[in-house]
Amino acid sequence: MSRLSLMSAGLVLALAWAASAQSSQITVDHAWSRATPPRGTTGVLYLTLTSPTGDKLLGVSTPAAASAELHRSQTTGTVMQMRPVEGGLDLPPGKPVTLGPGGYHVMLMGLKMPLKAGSDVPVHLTFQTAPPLDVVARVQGLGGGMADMPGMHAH
Ligand SMILES: [Cu+2]
Repeated sequence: MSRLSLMSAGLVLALAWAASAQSSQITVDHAWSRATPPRGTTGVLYLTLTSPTGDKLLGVSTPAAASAELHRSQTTGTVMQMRPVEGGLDLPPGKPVTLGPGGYHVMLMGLKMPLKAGSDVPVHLTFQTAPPLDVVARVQGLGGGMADMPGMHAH
């Protein structure tokens, strides 16, 4: 791990600690992304969210992409499709909600540059009740299945 990423991890911890004084604070675990091909303009973000009191994830943004959309992958028979999640993502009280391959995910549209393995993507999250959160998603290498790749979009 580079010195810079250690520092940013420390910053995130400090922010999380400062915010934990508020009881509605959301916990974010295991925020990650996938490397994109050299000309890729679409990426994906995964993370696990836990709200102690119940909340809703309303928005995601990142300086790395023109826009970020909440999607859900669903398999009908043998066909997997992705659809936008309308009206935000429900976070039931105390129950971790995992965005991961084959299910909910954040689609990054219009990447400003390809995502490289080992780099960090800053992510800004907004909620219905809890204060906004800034986290960092670590980019993992390509591979590990083709779930949630852009070609599978329904739109
Ligand atoms: Cu998607």
